[in-house]
Amino acid sequence: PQTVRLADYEPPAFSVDAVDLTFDLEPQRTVVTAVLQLRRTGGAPGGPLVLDGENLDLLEVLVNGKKLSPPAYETSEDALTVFDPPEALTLETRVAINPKANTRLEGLYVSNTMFCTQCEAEGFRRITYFPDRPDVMATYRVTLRGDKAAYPVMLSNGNNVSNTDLGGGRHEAVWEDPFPKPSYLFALVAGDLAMVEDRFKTQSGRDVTLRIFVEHGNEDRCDYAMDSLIRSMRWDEERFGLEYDLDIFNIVAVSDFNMGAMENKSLNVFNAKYILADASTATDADFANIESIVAHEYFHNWTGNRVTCRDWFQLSLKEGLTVFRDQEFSSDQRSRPVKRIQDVRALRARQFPEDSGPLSHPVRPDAYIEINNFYTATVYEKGAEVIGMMQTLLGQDGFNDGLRLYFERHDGQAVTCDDFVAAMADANGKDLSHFKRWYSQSGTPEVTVTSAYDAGKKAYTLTLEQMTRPTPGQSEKQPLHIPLRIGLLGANGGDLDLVSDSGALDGGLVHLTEERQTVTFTNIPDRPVLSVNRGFGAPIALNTDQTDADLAFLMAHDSDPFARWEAGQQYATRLMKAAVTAMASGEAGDPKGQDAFVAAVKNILEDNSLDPAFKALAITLPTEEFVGEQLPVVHVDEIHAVRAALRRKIGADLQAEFRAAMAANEVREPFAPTAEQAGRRALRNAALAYLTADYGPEAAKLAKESFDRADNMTDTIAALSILTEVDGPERSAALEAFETRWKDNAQVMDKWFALQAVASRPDTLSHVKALTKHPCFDIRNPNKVRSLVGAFAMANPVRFHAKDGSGYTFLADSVIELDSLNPQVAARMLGTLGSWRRYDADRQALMRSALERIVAVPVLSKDSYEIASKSL
Ligand code: B3K
Ligand code: ZN
Repeated sequence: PQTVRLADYEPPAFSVDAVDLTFDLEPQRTVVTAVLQLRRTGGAPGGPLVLDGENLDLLEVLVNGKKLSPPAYETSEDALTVFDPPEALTLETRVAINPKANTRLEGLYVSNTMFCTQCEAEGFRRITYFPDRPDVMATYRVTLRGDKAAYPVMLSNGNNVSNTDLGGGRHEAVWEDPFPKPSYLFALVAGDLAMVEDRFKTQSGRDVTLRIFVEHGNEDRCDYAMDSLIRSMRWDEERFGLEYDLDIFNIVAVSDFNMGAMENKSLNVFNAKYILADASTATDADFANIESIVAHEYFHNWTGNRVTCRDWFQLSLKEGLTVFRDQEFSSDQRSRPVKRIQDVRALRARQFPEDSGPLSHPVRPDAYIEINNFYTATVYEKGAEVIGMMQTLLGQDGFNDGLRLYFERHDGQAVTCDDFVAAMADANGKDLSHFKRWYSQSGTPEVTVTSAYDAGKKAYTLTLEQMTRPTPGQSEKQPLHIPLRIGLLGANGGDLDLVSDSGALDGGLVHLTEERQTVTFTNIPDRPVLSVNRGFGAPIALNTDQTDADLAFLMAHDSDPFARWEAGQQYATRLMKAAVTAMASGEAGDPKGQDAFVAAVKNILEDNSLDPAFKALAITLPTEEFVGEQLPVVHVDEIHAVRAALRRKIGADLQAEFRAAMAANEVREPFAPTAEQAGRRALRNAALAYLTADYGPEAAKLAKESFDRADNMTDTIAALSILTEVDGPERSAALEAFETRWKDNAQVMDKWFALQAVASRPDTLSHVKALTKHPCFDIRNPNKVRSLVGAFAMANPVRFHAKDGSGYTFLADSVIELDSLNPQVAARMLGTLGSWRRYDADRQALMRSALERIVAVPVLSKDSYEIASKSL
C-alpha cells in the first residue's frame, strides 16, 4: 500500500464548479448518472483528467455530449482517466453500484431497508467517478428516483426543489444545495421513515424547519436530540455569532454506522445510538453524548462545511476546532468543572496512550496510508486542547476576534491549519509561530516542577522543565509553548496573591516556552502548597515534588475544582503504583499509607460545598489502564488486584458514609435527563459500587434490590454492572430479566453485550465467544462489534491480557473475520495490540504474534495493514 504525504500536496488539476447527479435507486443495482462541469486549474498543460472511482461498474462516458470509447479513456482499480480533455468540459458518466452488497458502510449502502451514504473521507468515489478530495468544492443538484412504497422519503443536501410522481409506483425528488461543498459532505437517504419536526428562528429572523427521521416506532425517542439541536443553534449564535444558513436542517438516525455521526451539509446522518433516547432506554451518559454529538455535527456547519480542509492532513482544522466548540457548549449547558474532568479522563484514556505508542502522530499528521485511520484522539481531542490553549493565550475576546477574521478570510474555501493560526495571530497582533509546534510535534510533553522555599527571603521558586520523548519518525523534540496555570495555597487553604520576579501573574498563568525556566514568587509567608496546571490548561504529563499531605490538602482546599479532583487521582495513583510494585516483587507493601487517603475520600464525601456529580468523579479511582501507564511495565494482574483491594478497603472503611450518600442522593422526582439529577444518580451509584465492592452475597443482594427497583436505564446499568461480577443466582436472574425485556431493542442490547464483555470474571472470554452466537449479535453491525469485541479488547484489561494469550487470539480472529467485511471497524479494534512493548516478555511475544498473524493475511485491507504493520 502507498503512503500519502503532506509534502507532496498539489492543487487539483481540474476543479468542478457544478455537479448534477441522478440516482435510480435499487438495492442491488443503483444507476448513478453524474454530469460534472470541469475546468482546468493546475497540473501539467494538456495532461489527462483523472477521476477517483472504486468498485464502480462503468456504463458510459461522454465529454461535451459526445460518447467516448477507449483509448480516449481508461479505467483502473481506482481511477478513470480521460485523455486530451478540453480545458473546460462537461463530463457525463453513468455507473452501476450494488449498495446491498456494501458491507464496508462507505459510499452508498443499505441499512435495514433504507439507503444511506457515508462519504467522509473517501466514500464518494464508491458512488461515482469524481476528483474526491476536499479542495474541490462544487454546487450539487441531486435527483433521486425510487419505489414510492419502499422509499416514500428521499433526501439529499440543501433544498427540496421538486417532487414528481413518475407513474408505475415510482417517484422522484430533486434537491439543490446552493453552497459549494467538497464531495465528502454529499449525502442521500431514502426509506420508509417516520419524522419528527420542530422549528428554529435564527437571530436574523430566518425560519428554519428542523426534522429528525427515524425508523417507525421511534418517534417518541427524539425529544432530547431535537432539544439539543435547538440549544446548539442558539448557543452558536450567542457565543460566536454563527447562524444557520438554510431553511431546512435534517437529521437521519441509522442502525448501521461506522462511527458516531456525520455532518453532511443540512443532512446530518447519525448512528441511531446518538439520537434515540428516553428514561427507560438511555443512561445519563447517553443523554450527555447525544447532546454533545448533535451539537458537534451542527457546529460543523461553520467549522468544516462553510470553511473546510484543503487536504486530509488538515483534518484537525475542522475536528479539533469543532470538538473544542462542542466541549464549550456542554460546559455551558452543564457543569464546567465536571465536563472538564470527563474530557481529561477521556484524553488520558485514549490520546495519551496513542501519543506514547507506535501510532503516535502530530495533530497535523504528515503521512498516512489510509486516512480513515487518522480520525484519532490526537486529531480530535488533542486538537481541541491546542485550540483551547490558543484561547488561553488570546483570551476569549481575542479568540472570538480570531475566529471572526478566519471566517471573513476563508468562507467558502478549503484551507489549512496554518491559515487558522494566521487568522488568530493577525486578529490579535500576536506571533504564534512558537506555539504552532503543537501542530507538528507528536508526543505528550512531560513537565517536571521542583520547588524551593527560602524562609529568610520569603521567596518560593519553581523550576519548570519540559521534555518530550522521541516518537516514531521524530527523534528530536523542541520545547513547546506550554501555558500553565499555577496557584499557591496558604495554610488556611486560600490562594495567595501571586507576585513573581517578573511582575504580577495574570490569573496565575506562567508561560513555559524553554526547556528549563524558573519563576520566583515573593512575599510568601510560609512554605505554600503548590497547585499546578489548574484546569488541565495544557495536555501534558506532570511530575512534581508534592507530598502525600500536599495532595490531601489540595483535595480538601484547592479553589480550582479540576485541581481538587486531580490531586485525588494523583494520590490514589501513587498508592496503587507502590502496592503494585511491591506485589510484583513479592513484598508486602504498606497498606497503612492508605488510611490517610481514605480519610481524604471521606472528607470529599462529607463536603457540603461540592455538588454530587463532582463528588462521584472525585471518589472514583483512576482506571487500571491509567495506573498501568504510569508504571515501567504494565503488571496486569497485580494492578487489577491492587485496585480492587483499594476499592474494597474504601467501601469497608466508609460503609456508613456511603449509606448516607445513597440515602441523601436518591432521586424521588420523575426522571429528567438534567445534569443535576444525573449528578445525584452518579453519586448514589458510585456509593453503591463501593458498598458492593467485595461482590459477596450481601453485595449481590444489595445490587439486586437496586436493579429491581430501578425505574431508569442509568440505575439499571449501574446495578447490572455490579451483578455481572458476582457469583450467585442474582447474576443470571438479572441478565435474563434484562434480556427478556429488551431483546427487541438493538440499542439497549448493546449495553447488555458490553457489560458482560467487561466483567472481570475469569470466564468472561467464554461468555463473549458464546455471545457472538446470540441472535441479537451481528458482525456486520458496527455497534454490536464495538459492544462485544471492542469492549472486551479495550475495556477489560485483566481478561483481554490473560496470560495464556486467549484474549489476543480471540481479537485477532475477530479482526481477520471483520476485515473482509468492514475494514474501517476492523482496524479500530486492533489498536490495543499496539501497546505490546509495555507488557512483560511473555505477553509481548503473544501480542506480537497476534499482530503478525493479522499482517500475514493475504488479502488485508489498507486500514488493518497500516495499523498492524506500524504496531510491529
Ligand atoms: N466527520 C465525521 C467523521 C468521519 C469519519 C470518517 N472515517 C464525524 C465528525 O467528526 O463529526
Ligand atoms: Zn467532527
